[in-house]
Amino acid sequence: MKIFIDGKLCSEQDAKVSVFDHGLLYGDGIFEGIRIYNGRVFKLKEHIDRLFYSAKAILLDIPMSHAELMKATVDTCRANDLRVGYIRLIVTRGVGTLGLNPRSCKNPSVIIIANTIQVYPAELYAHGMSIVTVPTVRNLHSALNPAIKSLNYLNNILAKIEANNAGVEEAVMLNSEGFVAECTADNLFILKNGALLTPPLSAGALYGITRGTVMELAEKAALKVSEPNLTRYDLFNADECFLTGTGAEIMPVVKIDGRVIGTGQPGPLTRKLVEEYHALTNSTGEPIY
Ligand code: PXG
Repeated sequence: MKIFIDGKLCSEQDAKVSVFDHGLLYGDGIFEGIRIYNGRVFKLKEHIDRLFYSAKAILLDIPMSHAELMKATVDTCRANDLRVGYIRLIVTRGVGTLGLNPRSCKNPSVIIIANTIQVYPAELYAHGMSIVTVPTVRNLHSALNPAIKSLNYLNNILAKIEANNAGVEEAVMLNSEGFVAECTADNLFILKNGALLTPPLSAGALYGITRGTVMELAEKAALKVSEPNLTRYDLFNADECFLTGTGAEIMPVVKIDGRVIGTGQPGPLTRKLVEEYHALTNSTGEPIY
């Protein structure tokens, strides 16, 4: 495997970061998770846009331009001869002293890993997922804004552990007011009386690229889409529910906290969106070859 690290493609063995990198020492950095489908990088521009927004929010100067990052990402996929897969694009604050002051880090590091992907079992897509609400509250946007895709994912990891301990794969995370924020690596949608609803970013959701794509698909199908605050009660009484994310794509949800959602099977709108999403992932994106 060839890995892009600080301007060069190198072997897996040579792709190393320092123990003094503040990405490791403090989680000081940002990342993107991107998919490759059918020889193309899906929504690459949108991912790199979001990377720059995250960088701006944490005062991190990415040492490459938007165009250079697009090219380096595509080049890394080509060097690994990938037609389907997963890209992890990381920018760390770089090497500094032991002490959290980012001014000691002179050179942010850019790392691009392009590899195969591990996806959820097909069974879950066919029959839907059970999820639970967990005690860990989503980060306050006034403390660490969940819109920043930072290298500090402990908030989500704790929620994931709590979901796993409860015997399920995903967690519904609420914000400090008790409104639904999102899941650990996915946004959440419900369908109620023919309208699609998803929490607003202000509730503590990431500006998900899959979320945006699904909202566009829904609007094209003349479906009403809105972003109100949602409570667990709204989830329990939904007609359909699904999660969206680069990794999970569109995952139907059929049970939440022991309550059966809708008919207990993936709903018709969810299935339709899944089909349209797959059509889009297979036909659009930045060509690698
Ligand atoms: N919320 C959170 C907290 C996320 O981390 C999403 C929502 C969905 O956003 P996108 O833009 O993907 O639709 C995410 C995405 C990984 C990985 O390897 C994580 C994500 C995406 C891809 C890979 O952990 N998180």
